[in-house]
Amino acid sequence: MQNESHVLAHPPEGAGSDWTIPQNWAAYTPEEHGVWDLLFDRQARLLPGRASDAWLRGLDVLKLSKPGIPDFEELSDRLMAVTGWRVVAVPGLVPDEVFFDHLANRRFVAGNFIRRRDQLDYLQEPDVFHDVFGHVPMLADPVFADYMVAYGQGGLRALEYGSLDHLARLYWYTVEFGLVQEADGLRIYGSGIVSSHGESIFALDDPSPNRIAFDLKRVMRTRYRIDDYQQTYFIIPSFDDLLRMTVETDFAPLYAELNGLPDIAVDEIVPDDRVVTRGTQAHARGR
Ligand code: HBI
Ligand code: FE
Repeated sequence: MQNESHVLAHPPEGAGSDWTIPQNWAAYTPEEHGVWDLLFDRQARLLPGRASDAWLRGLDVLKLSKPGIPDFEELSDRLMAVTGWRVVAVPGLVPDEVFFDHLANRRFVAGNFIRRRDQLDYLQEPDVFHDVFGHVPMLADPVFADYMVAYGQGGLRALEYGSLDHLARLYWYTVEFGLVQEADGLRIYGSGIVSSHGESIFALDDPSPNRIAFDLKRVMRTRYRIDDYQQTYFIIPSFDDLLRMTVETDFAPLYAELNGLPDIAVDEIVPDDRVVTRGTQAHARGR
C-alpha cells in the first residue's frame, strides 16, 4: 500500500540505485518468525473458499506454508521457474519510477521487515507479510504475472504524461483490493484484502461496501481511502479479461479524457455502474 509521506527520499546506506538491499534472512529473530507464523495460520485457515483459485494455487506452488518468514532467494527460484518473476528486498516504499522499473522487469519489491505483535491488524507501510503473503502468490499465475509487467510499463509512461494519480487507482482497485467472479462465487485476489483478517471477511460478507462490475475508466476516476476498509470493491470477470482490458486500451487519449472528468467519491454509485451489491455504507458512517 502506498502513502506519499512514507516514501524515503534517498536510497539508504548500502542500497544500490535500484533501492534493493539484502533481505538478511539469517537476522530474523524467533519472535519475528513467530509473528509471520501467527499471521500465516490465521489467514491460511480463513482463505480457502474466499481467496481466488489463482491465489490459493500460488500459495501452494511456492510452498509458502513452510514455517517462518520466507527466504527471498528460495522463493525467487520457485517463482522464476513458473513465471520468470523474482522477489527483491527494499527498506520500505520506494519512489514510483523505481517501483515501476522493477515491475516492468519482473522484480517484485518486498519490504524485508515485519510488523510487531501489537500491530497484527494495522500498519501503514507494506511489510514482508503484506508483500509476500499478499502479492507473491498472484505472481505465480501466468496471466496475472503479465498484467503486473504491463502495469509497470504503463506506470513509466504515466509518469511522462503526469497521469499517475489516475493510473494508481487501477493498481489500488485491482492488485491491492480486487475481487474476481468465479463459477462458485465472488473471490478475493487483492493483496490488501488477503493480508488483512478483518477485510477478508468484510470485503465478501459485509453489507456495508458497494460491489460493482469493473470498468477501467470508472475505476480510474474513483478516489480511494488508505486508512480503513474500502467503501467500494470492483469485480473483474477473470484475469484474462483484466489483462486484455488493459493491454488493448490506448492510455494516452484516456488520460486526456480523464483530465476533463470529475473524480468519483469512494462511496458513490454512478448511472452506468453494473451494481452487484449496493452497500449500506454502515461501516463508514459508524466510524
Ligand atoms: N514501493 N515498496 C513499495 N511498494 C509499493 O507498493 C509501492 C512503492 N512505491 C510506489 C508505489 N507502490 C506506487 O507508485 C504504486 O502503487 C502506484
Ligand atoms: Fe501492496
